[in-house]
Amino acid sequence: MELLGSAASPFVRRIRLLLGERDCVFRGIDIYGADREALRQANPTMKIPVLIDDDQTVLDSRVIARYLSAQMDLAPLSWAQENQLTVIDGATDSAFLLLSASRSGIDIGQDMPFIQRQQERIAACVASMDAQAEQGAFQEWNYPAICAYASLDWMLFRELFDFASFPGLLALRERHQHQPMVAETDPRQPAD
Ligand SMILES: N[C@@H](CCC(=O)N[C@@H](CS)C(=O)NCC(=O)O)C(=O)O
Repeated sequence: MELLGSAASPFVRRIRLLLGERDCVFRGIDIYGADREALRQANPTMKIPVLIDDDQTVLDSRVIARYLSAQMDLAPLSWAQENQLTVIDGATDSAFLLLSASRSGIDIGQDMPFIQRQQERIAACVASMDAQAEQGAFQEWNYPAICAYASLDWMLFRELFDFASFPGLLALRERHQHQPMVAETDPRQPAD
């Protein structure tokens, strides 16, 4: 089994954390450079992560998580947990759009409806995640907690959001920082 991705991506990190110590080769690829054609062939959406398990290729972290959960005999997610993932992805997708815009030379501090809508979505999703964390969600190191941790830590690393007034999420980060593979998958470290 092989996971294509990059060490910096929160969507890839969540799968690496779900895999834990399980046998899977992590292949860091340069999605904006040398490996772009390989990425196109593996996944026409041209996004990471991509899981390759012999003849079966699986696209999108949410689907990869379902695929691995079935192999690992994990309980299916509840509808409430599915909604948690949707909210986490809402924040992460919009934060990633803003980072990509900024790297393309767009001033994301400017007063533009497209940018404001991303910031509005991130704020709403973070507030919802924080409220859920305060109510006891994400205490157990399961897939929703893994996704929340990876996205939160990535937004802090990229300085995309100020979490100072979200104690539930800061506590979540503190609580899970020593879980298996968290240190090894820290996006602040070199890829391999
Ligand atoms: N819904 C996808 C989102 C994956 C995603 O957006 N990955 C980013 C990296 S963090 C990517 O590959 N972006 C491609 C690009 O920037 O062109 C998933 O959950 O796998």
